[in-house]
Amino acid sequence: MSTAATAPTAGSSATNASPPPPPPSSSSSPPSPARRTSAVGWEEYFSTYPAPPGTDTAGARIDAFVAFHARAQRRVVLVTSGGTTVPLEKNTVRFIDNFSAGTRGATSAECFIEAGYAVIFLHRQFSLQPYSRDYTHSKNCFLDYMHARADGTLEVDAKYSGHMKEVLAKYQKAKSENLLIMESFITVEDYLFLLRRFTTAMSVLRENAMYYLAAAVSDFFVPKDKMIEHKIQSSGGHLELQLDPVPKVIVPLVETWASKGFIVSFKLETEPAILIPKSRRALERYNHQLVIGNILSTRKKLVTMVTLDAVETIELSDAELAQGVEIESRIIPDLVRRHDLWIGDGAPQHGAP
Ligand code: PAZ
Repeated sequence: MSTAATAPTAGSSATNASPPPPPPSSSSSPPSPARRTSAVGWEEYFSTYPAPPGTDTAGARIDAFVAFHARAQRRVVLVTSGGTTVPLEKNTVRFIDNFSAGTRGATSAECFIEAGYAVIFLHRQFSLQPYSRDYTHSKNCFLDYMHARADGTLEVDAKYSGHMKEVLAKYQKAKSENLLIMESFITVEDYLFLLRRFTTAMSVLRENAMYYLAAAVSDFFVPKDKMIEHKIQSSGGHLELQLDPVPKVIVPLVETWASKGFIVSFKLETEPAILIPKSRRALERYNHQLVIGNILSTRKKLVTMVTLDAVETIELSDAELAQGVEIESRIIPDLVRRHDLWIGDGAPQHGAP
């Protein structure tokens, strides 16, 4: 199991990051002359732009992970997690980001492992990760968890050791049984290429694969050929940005890359009234198995499981929330049940489980 340390290439495992930008030049450059006037579809996108460095090596690690679990006839889930960035310059100084910390994805990954799945965790670099999530982005510095003994050695402070021991046992089991592999992205382009590579690699698992697309992926970006080379200068006064729509890769994902697997997408909205209609529209349009709808402000308490046949909610009570129950501990068993039923029904490629 690898960690997402600062690293030179997008998607590499122990060293998961986009390449560092080349050194800045002394002056700003105009946008590239090769400008397009319209947005591109996914086919044109993948045939026009090269894969980010590191995509193939990350893909080879996923091939090996998939082969290992295929031999064991274990189910494998791809969990995408965290937010993508949208760089504004090729030598990136500024980028657009979003709110996602990766809580949903990291917590869900743990629950899937608990349910017997192996997990491919495709996450935003430095977002929350399974098992370490309780300790990395918390208000405590890691040193706050330590305690110095009189003999000079260190131990975990007694008030944290119970929980930490439980997490450690789960982490070590996942590690020793090779149940978790982590790969990271930074930009939306890293994400798109890694998603294509990983889902294609997983297609050999057929119905034993689940795709759980919880990452907050930007809907808009600046394609490379419309991107300015160097740092945008403030001397021009106000800044106007024009962003293209990100190609809808859920189309090839459902139709081709992951067509034999169980596909769960998420729909995030801030207006409750449009959540269910938009979730249903996504199902009708893309023809996958399930959309999990959530509202930004209530996403840790309430989610809606939307299929073409039914709309069901999973909701935690205030008391459960106060006790620290995590909604993913309810979502994942529900998904496992749906995955079982879907396989039992002969893994139909269309419609609800
Ligand atoms: O990362 P997080 O736990 O803070 O948030 C999770 C989430 C809201 C990003 C996820 O549940 C989700 O809805 N992802 C898809 C977002 C979208 O509509 O693109």
